[in-house]
Amino acid sequence: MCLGKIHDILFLYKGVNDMEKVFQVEGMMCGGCEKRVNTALSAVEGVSECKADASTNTVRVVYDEAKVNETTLASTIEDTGYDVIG
Ligand SMILES: [Cu+2]
Repeated sequence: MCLGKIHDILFLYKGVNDMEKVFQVEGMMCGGCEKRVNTALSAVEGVSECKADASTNTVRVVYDEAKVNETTLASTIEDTGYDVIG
């Protein structure tokens, strides 16, 4: 096996399709709210990391753009009862 191939496989393993998006979200007040959003996002296929932060009104998501898009992530957040404003 040539080294070029191993390199490609390692890159795939690390997730070359990973994108990061920080959503501005209104309405999260406490750790319970953060947990609700994190739980909902974690269940979405393609999401590898998510961190809701009620103190800054942000939700950071790392996702595989081949599997899920921003629109789906935003509606997942809104389905938990919070408003995505950006
Ligand atoms: Cu709360």
